Amino acid sequence: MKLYNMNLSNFATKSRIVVYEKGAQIEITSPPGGLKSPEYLKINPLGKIPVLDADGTIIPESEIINEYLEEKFPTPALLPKSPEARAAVRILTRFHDLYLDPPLRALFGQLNPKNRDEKLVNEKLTELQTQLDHLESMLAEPGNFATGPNFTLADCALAPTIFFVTNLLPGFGANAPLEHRPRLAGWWNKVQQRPSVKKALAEMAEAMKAMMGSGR
Ligand SMILES: N[C@@H](CCC(=O)N[C@@H](CS)C(=O)NCC(=O)O)C(=O)O
Repeated sequence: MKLYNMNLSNFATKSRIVVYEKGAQIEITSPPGGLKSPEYLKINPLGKIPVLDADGTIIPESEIINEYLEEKFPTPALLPKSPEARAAVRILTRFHDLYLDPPLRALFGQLNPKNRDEKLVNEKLTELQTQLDHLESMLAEPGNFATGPNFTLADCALAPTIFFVTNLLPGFGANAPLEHRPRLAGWWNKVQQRPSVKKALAEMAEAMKAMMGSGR
């Protein structure tokens, strides 16, 4: 199996964390020729990462990849057993993909203060802070992982995006994202100690340093 990946991508990092958790023998590789190359567009016409090539079966979309890996490599389990607890995990992964990531993503093009659209930045920061408040109300009590005592796909989904939130928001002069959000702060402190998350976030940090250094 092969995972098409870029270390800076929060969506690809979601899936790398699962690969590391499972200890699965999966080759992690860059999209050939870049995301929009004819070669890669044949693999994923949307030109997005991650994509899993499961021995010939092409699976795009990080959460579909993660659920597939969970089914293919059931140990260690990253979904709980009861339907209700599984739903709780999926509520958070869906919340991440549909509501938390978009306002953050909209800020990626606004990192350079010299050509920033201040109106857009203010709108997206407000939206992001609102979604962080929603996340605070959804997370388990401090001391837990996202949905309870066990590490799940919800933690895999949230960690790379909160990495960006904590690293990028100060550059926009935004309110500190962890302040007044004790559940988020407690979870963030705990999840970063998980070896799979630690490894994946270190890769993201290195890629971010390289990107900032290149002036992009
Ligand atoms: N819903 C997709 C989102 C994937 C996505 O947007 N990936 C970004 C990198 S973080 C990407 O490939 N962007 C390139 C583009 O949209 O052109 C998933 O969960 O995998």
